[in-house]
Amino acid sequence: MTIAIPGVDSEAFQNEGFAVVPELFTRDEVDRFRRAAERELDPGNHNAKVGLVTTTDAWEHNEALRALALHPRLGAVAERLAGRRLRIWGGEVLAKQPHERTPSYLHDDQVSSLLDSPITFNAWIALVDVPVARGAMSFLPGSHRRPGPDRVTVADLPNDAFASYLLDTWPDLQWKRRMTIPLRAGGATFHHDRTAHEAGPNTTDQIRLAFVVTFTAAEARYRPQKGRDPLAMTAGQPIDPDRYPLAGTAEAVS
Ligand SMILES: O=C(O)CCC(=O)C(=O)O
Repeated sequence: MTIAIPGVDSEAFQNEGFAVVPELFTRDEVDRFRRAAERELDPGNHNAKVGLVTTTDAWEHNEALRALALHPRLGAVAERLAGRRLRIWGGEVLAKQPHERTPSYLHDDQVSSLLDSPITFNAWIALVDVPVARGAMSFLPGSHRRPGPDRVTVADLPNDAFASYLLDTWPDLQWKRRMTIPLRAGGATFHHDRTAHEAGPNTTDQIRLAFVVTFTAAEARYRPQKGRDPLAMTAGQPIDPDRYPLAGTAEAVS
């Protein structure tokens, strides 16, 4: 399948651990998804973590956001980057309130992963314009190819170590270049779950809204962590294909 979208270069994605697709959705498309994300953030519908407001399973219960997670164009780009069939593992709104000073600390996504999979990665889709000052994402190119340990998990971390575990464990990462990617609404970045990344504070008057979709290999299996086993599956079981559908399979997207 040939996709004429600039930035879709699977070799660069494998080498750098991230990719940028500046115009994945049109303004009209993104307006609809943004309105759905705003409704999803109504009080009572979300968790406020340090510096970030996140929804819970938004892609499963919000029709418009499910259509975004399963969007054929998004799925085609993700599968092209990965070079394989993928499933949707998650999809959440990530909001940084105006004047939120706390950054999203440098981390990788393997720290919280519950998957045994040859590849897992996030698409981070800007639902509003995200200049650097509004909490744009930064990536450490090539950091997913760092040497072992295989991964650090949440259970391995002492209290309050989340902000520093990556540099504590892999001190060489502090000397790697960081690439900060401002995005117009409708643009997206894709990053491997081992890629070190962070997002800055939001120093503007407007909320920073993004939707993150997690993709994993079609044959992924469940791998609970020590003390973190939230799903009704046993270790090593293939993830449920009904609950976690193949990428790009939304029927109609208006
Ligand atoms: O949106 C943010 O501030 C952080 C997002 C992130 O870490 C991720 O998508 O993996």
